[in-house]
Amino acid sequence: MPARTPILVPILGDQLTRTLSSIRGRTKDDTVILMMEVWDEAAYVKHHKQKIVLVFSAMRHFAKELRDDGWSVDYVKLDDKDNSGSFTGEVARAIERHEPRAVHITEAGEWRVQQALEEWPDKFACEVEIFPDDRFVCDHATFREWAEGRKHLTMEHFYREMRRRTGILMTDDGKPKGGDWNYDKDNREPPKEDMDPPAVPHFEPDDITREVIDLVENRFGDHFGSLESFHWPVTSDEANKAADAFFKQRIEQFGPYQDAMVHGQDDMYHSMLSTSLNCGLLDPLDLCERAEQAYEEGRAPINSVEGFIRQIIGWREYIRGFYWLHMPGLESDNALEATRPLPEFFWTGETDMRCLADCIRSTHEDAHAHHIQRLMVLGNFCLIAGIDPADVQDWYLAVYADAYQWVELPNVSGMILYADGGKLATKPYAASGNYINKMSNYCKECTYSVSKKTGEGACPFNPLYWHFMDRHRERLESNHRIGRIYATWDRMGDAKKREYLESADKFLDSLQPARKGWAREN
Ligand code: FAD
Ligand code: DLZ
Ligand code: SF4
Repeated sequence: MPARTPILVPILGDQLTRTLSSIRGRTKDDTVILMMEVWDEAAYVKHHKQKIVLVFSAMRHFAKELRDDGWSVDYVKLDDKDNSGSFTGEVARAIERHEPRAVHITEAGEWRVQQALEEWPDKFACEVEIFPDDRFVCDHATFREWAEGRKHLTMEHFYREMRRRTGILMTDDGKPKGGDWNYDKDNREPPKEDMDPPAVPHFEPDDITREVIDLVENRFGDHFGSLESFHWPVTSDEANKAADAFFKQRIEQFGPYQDAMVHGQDDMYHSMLSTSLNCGLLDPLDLCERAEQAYEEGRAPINSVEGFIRQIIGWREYIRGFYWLHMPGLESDNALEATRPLPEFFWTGETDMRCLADCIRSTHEDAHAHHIQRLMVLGNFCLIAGIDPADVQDWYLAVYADAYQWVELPNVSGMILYADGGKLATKPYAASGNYINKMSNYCKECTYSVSKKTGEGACPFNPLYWHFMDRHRERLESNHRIGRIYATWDRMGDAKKREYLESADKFLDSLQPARKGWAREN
């Protein structure tokens, strides 16, 4: 039993880590852990039903594990009478219940929530201490220092720093293992005809998860997504089993087929670990060490292992640092002045574009799409069709089980939309149907023809690509990574150019804007 005036430790839904900074070193007899299912978090965007099930179920399992281990856990369920619906309201109520001498909390992952936490010292009568989230390799100050004075925040440079700092995939004399820092050039294989990646482990919902599924069906029935096939890991045990399976069966081919897409194959050789990593069930450095071990034991080639490690201590860390460096402005950036509403088919999946339809189907069924689908199919479409960044941000934040604003927003604003004006990416990732055709089998059975450039039946990505390049010529022509493309455009001559632009306009005019209410309450 905790002492009469314990420390109150609120643990948020993405902080489900036993070694979290706010509980590390605390004693069971002096601590009350508070966990809260609150309406504000579940509904500030209308998350995919599977994301809410995942977070609530993982929270309930985590609370049970802590209790079984002797911790005092005060758990507020969504439907509890008097639930105020917000973190601040629930901490205020818990302070009344427990009369703690202090509140200790690990900083929030998202800017919106961190703003609320920072008001607590003025709101509450007891002391409030906010601890850094040291589950990341790079803290905010180190990222800021690294970014200071740099014209371009090149991920590769940051990544090498992280390799040196962690010693991951480094030799004793400070050289990159294998000889090179980066093996991306070996990681762009198109899919093979007969690819059959080993299945990703699926975890059957237990009683706790089933209860949450019922709750979500009842209370969030109008949210996007299916609950039929919920199978995500909801405990650290399950997440570790999923990781074991990846390191045994799929990491070997992870590298070469990282950018490959096959209709109906939703997982490919990806780890499918982001949902567990982001809510705290897995440790990023531990995963990198396990990947390195696979290389050392000859179970996986360097290009796969380095590719995986780069995603975690490179991209994931960089994206988080970038988010905190550029918030809150990042949310409203719109450098390309894109204003077109998101089309309705992003929510219904009803489109004849086979690539988009398949990515939206897997998003609906599993609350997941793999990286290259998010980047080069869904993202590329939003970029070249000029979709309003606010709509795109809402969509990505709402539909993926691994979505938290700190990771979603830089990927959307910076990586796919160039809405940040090029702070993250040195050029927009715009592509015509050619790229999708090269890296997938989508085009073979598509209603549209990828080789047809304009007019009836032409793949819409083709005219949209040139429409995008043409309308942003002033900004992009001077960019040395993309500017040369205008020579090709000009060689086409006026009549051909007009055909492209008219085809794109016709397609854009045919898009039905999404009805209000999909991502947020009206
Ligand atoms: P793998 O391909 O196995 O990669 C391993 C891990 O690397 C991932 O689990 C993830 O933690 C990390 N990683 C890889 N790429 C990135 C990246 N660009 N940014 C940050 N981490 C990365 N990832 C999220 O976790 N949450 C999001 O909300 C999210 N939104 C995205 C939006 C867009 C527009 C794009 C282009 C990417 C987004 N990503 C996001 C990154 C990436 O698509 C997912 O992390 C990945 O698909 C998760 O599947 P996986 O675990 O099988 O990844
Ligand atoms: C994503 C999410 C949802 C849907 N619900 C809750 C919740 O009810 N309680 C909670 O503690 N966390 C939830 N989360 C995760 C939070 O959104 C996440 O912890 C913060 O956004 C991080 O800043
Ligand atoms: Fe997508 Fe175009 Fe290929 Fe159809 S033809 S699958 S729309 S890239």
